[in-house]
Amino acid sequence: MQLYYAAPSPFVRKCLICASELQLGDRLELIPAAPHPVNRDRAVVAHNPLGKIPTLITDSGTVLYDSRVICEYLNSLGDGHLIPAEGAARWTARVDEALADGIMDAAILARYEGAVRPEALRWPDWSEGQLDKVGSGLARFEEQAATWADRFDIGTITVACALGYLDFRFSSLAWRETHPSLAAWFAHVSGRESFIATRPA
Ligand SMILES: N[C@@H](CCC(=O)N[C@@H](CS)C(=O)NCC(=O)O)C(=O)O
Repeated sequence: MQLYYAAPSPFVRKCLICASELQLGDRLELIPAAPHPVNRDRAVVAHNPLGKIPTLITDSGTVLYDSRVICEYLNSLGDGHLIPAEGAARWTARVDEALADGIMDAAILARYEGAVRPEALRWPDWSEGQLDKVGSGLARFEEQAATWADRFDIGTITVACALGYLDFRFSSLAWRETHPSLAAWFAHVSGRESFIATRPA
């Protein structure tokens, strides 16, 4: 399988962690990509019209995106333990994944606003709105994190990727200071080999 990837992408990291936890890491060939909302990476666009990563090409040539679809596919190739098959645990995991994906989406849009958009065209209220979404999402997870000790699924993997991205690109948010339960849980989960191996440098 080929995975279009860039190490800083939290969505790519989510897929790499899933692959590692499912013992599928060796089956992924990583193809470096340069995702950009304006100067689009045509090699990625050729497979995924959105030009976004992660984009996966399976061994049979099927193209899969986005990270939710790719992780579900990897889970189906492995032993399936990362996405509960049914019941309340399934919907909890999937909603947490959706919220954490939304935090990453908002943080990436705020990042593009500061790093990509020409300074004269920036609108601070818009960036603040995106970071407010990040804040609302973190507040919801802070209420729940104390109960996550035994949980490890697609939801909590995605939360950890979101927090890792905030550390990487938005360290000035200092989210740990206001989210102690989340900080304690993140310190614990970050010790896993799959997280250490994929941490953005
Ligand atoms: N919903 C997508 C989001 C992927 C995404 O936003 N990836 C970023 C890199 S972290 C990207 O490719 N950006 C290029 C663009 O916005 O055109 C997923 O879950 O995979």
